[in-house]
Amino acid sequence: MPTTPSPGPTAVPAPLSAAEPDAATLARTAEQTASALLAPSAPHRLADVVPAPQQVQPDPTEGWTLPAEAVIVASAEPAALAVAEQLAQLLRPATGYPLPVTDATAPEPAGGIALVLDETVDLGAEGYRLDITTAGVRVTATTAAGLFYGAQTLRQLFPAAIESPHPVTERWALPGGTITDAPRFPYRGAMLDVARHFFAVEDVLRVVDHLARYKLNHLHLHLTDDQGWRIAVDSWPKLTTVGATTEVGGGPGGHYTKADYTRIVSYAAARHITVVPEIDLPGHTNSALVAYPELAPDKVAPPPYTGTEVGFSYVDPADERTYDFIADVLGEVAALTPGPWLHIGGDEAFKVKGEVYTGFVERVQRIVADLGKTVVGWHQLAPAAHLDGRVLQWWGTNGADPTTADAVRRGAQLIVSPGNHAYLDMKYAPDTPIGHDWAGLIDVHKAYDWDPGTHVAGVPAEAVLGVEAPLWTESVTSLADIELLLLPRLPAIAELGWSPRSTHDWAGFRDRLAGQGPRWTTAGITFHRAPEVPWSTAPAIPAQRNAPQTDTATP
Ligand code: TNX
Repeated sequence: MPTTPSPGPTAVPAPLSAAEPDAATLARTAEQTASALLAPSAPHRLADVVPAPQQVQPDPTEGWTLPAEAVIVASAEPAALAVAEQLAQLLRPATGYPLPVTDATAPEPAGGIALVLDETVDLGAEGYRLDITTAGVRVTATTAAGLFYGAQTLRQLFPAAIESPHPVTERWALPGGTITDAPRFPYRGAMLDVARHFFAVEDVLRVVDHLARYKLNHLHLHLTDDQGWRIAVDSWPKLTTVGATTEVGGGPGGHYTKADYTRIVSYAAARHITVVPEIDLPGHTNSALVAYPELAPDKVAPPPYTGTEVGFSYVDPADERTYDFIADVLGEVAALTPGPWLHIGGDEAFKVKGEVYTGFVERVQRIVADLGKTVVGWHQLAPAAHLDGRVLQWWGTNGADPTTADAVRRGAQLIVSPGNHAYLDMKYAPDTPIGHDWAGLIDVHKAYDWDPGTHVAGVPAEAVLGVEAPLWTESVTSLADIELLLLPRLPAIAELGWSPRSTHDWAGFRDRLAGQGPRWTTAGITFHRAPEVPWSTAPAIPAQRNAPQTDTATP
């Protein structure tokens, strides 16, 4: 087979002259000379990372600039090579460099980036070490997750222009030194309510990207509520054909097919994020009752609900059919979900009280355990009997609840999501165009200024599994809305989950957070310009170079 096509009489002429490769080479050389003379657009310090690393040792005698011919070399294991390819995909668009990925038994930076899986070093399940020297970059970790987090840190140490989707002229300089890092809590999450308003798979994937940037490792999907049922269940098909067709405000709703859900789960898993599916029970079930009136206490289908009240609906706790339904639904969701968790809601079931409520919860907890999954539920589950591994999610606003503290004494672990600090559907300020204020206003300082380890009275830090930022979507209708409420508060919650308490410092955080602004702008991500953060006013993105024709035509 000829390697060089020989143009015959019918061949289409080459669009550019034969001199084109030389011109391109010349242009590249000129650019490299120019960018070598450029100062980085914003001076970076090794500690300018969100969430704050455990340990930062800058070395001003070291440092490195990514050259066009750099190679990313990883340990010869699929998981390490996958991180190397992800890193290359992050760095290629803005640099325009090829950044080929190779493998080696003992990867060395050698003027490029080395990702080293080393099981003999003591960096923990998610920790990493990042060394930047004149020889290049080395990320060392015990696991692929650690390498992935090291890559996220590295990404933030490049100039903000690294977020550009097009090649830009920039000197891709990194500060020298060593970062040694590992998370404070094993569970660091965010929740997206896809029930009040439905969001397309692509939107959810983009939220996953935001989580990954800040080293969050769980995405809790609130899949069902009064206004809509969002996950296909083969054994109860009307949950989606009937129950999914509404949302708050009367829009068309929607649902995820099993393939859609699996796509979200796999996309998240590739970013070391575990999906936590929530089927909210026994309340918040109007959409299920519309589809299957036999589950309703009066066996009459209620009208579809598109308002924003809570606490009026519930599945009949006295009917055995209800437990068949729950076993079928949770069974199908569990089968689609590789992660260990099944979230069963349990909040605001105002009409299912006392022993009827705890009896119901105890049965559902056993169904979850029989499926081999671990129960997660809102802290209203607390009075029900303990079951091995059970996790409660605190969403109160006063940090004091003896019933929750008692459940923890009986063995429960806690995910902390205080309504007045971590609820990302709260407004920042009275003039925030969307969001609630029932738990108060949450500006960035308020989102940052608490300690998950000591927040709930009577719950010791050892019982705290981690932290989660829920985003309820009664007033959220678009990806831009989601981003406006997420950013910049999500990084604040991420830092509480990841960084050691010793690094906690509002003034420092505020400055580091400001450095994220130009990155979001460059990447085309919406965020709230919170007035308490000293955002830079400099243009976010240097001149675009070599832009394809279609792009230069865009204003
Ligand atoms: C309370 S917090 C709820 C949700 C609402 C949210 C609005 C919790 C477990 N339940 O049903 O969407 O407030 O902020």
